[in-house]
Amino acid sequence: MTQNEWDQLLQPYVQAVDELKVKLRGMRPEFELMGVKTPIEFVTGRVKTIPAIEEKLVRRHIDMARLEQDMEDLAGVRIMTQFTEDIFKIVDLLRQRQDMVILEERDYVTNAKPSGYRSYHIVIEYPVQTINGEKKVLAEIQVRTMQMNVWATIEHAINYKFDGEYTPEMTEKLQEVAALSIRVDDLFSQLHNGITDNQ
Ligand code: 0O2
Ligand code: 0O2
Repeated sequence: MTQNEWDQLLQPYVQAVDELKVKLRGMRPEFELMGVKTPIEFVTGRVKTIPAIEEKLVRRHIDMARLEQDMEDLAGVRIMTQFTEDIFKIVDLLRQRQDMVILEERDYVTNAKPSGYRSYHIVIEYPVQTINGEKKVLAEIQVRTMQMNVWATIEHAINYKFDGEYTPEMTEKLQEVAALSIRVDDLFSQLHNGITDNQ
């Protein structure tokens, strides 16, 4: 594919990520104006880069002809929270929205991956208005605490450096950090709930 063909294919995903970031970030002032603590700390998003798409096509044995159906995270948006319980509040809010259809939910918060990875994944179908009419695209929303984000971001960088080839010692250390990160999230939740209860 030429660069222009890629750009044309990915443009609806660029639009989707831009729109979703604005919409999800817009929930923050709504909470603040109501005087309620916002469950959303910050929102990021990206369209997968072409090298990352090509790598995942090979890794997952995805046929290029089925790219848009089978690669659910061409458009990715991430919502970071302070507390684990905020994740489930956000998921409830997303379930009520009229501007997206939830196709799948994967709860790696309750059930962490063997690597130690935690996040709540939601695959949505999102309608983008293009000059050629409406195009429904898939997007992945990842909801996680800031602790979960630290683990995933650093593991991602280490994974890249070592090309996914971990020694048993490295796997063990990553799981150890993941367990510590769960502990940190639990302690913060306890502190938060304690403070709320005493108010
Ligand atoms: P890489 O390859 O990961 O290093 P803004 O100006 O804030 O509206 P901006 O600056 O374009 O938007 O980007 P944003 O949304 O702040 O953050 C983009 C970075 O967040 C990317 O880094 C991604 O790492 C990461 N990211 C955000 N959301 C997702 C997601 O849903 N999935 C994945 N895989 N990554 C995400 P880089 O440096 O662009 O890319
Ligand atoms: P990138 O570079 O972040 O875009 P799987 O078969 O386990 O890989 P599955 O079951 O299909 O994935 O789950 P899902 O919901 O598609 O999750 C895949 C995405 O979750 C990954 O996208 C990562 O963003 C994130 N993720 C899953 N497991 C891990 C992990 O162990 N460490 C980190 N850091 N992130 C993880 P990509 O495209 O693989 O990667």
